[in-house]
Amino acid sequence: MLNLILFGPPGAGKGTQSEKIIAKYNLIHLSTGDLLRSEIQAGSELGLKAKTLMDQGILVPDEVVIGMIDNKLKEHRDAAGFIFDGFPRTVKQSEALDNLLARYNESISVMVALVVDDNELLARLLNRGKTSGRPDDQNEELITKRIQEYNNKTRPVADYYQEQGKFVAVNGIGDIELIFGEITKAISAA
Ligand code: B4P
Repeated sequence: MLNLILFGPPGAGKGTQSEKIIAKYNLIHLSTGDLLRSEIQAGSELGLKAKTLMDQGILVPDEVVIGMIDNKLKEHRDAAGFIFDGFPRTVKQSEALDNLLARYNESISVMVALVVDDNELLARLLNRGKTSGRPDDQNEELITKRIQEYNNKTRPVADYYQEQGKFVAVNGIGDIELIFGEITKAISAA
């Protein structure tokens, strides 16, 4: 079973590359960002609470996203593997993911981190904001806040997997197909 974490700051290309990875490897795509936006669209209580935080560029509580992932793993017991996109975003989420996978005698195969500098992230997200309708892509201040959240709370997640020998960094700037090629190499070596 292939269990891949696609890691990187907001706008690094996780969503973009996830689509290509799913098509090639037949994995179940678990994007906590997408799951939260579905809850918002459905108008659920969870969605309403998450929206307040997401619109400020702040991470939603660990328990909320861990619970969502737990439900999805139960739902897809017979999957060939999973791609975790935008999760885990804190060390607490990483530990919880390890415990959830252990229930099925599974573990993370590899974490692939997309490396992109802050100026490029800002330019990409402002550009996406012109058409995405996403409130969190609308202005520089909010995007900078998301990048700060990443630096403060999410970066340590890379160390967590590096210590387990499961971390691979890939340059996330340049042609989307070439980046995908580098990701497939990292997956083959896992
Ligand atoms: P996400 O939905 O995960 O948002 P994201 O990080 O901005 O998206 P992504 O990184 O996938 O975008 P992509 O690079 O593909 O999270 C949103 C919010 O939800 C968070 O701020 C947080 O509040 C909450 N949340 C989600 N998960 C959470 C968790 N686990 N814990 C707590 N809170 C959580 O795309 C960016 C743009 O770049 C696109 O326009 C794309 O076309 C472009 N692009 C991609 N690759 C490119 C390339 N090579 N060259 C040029 N442009 C490229």
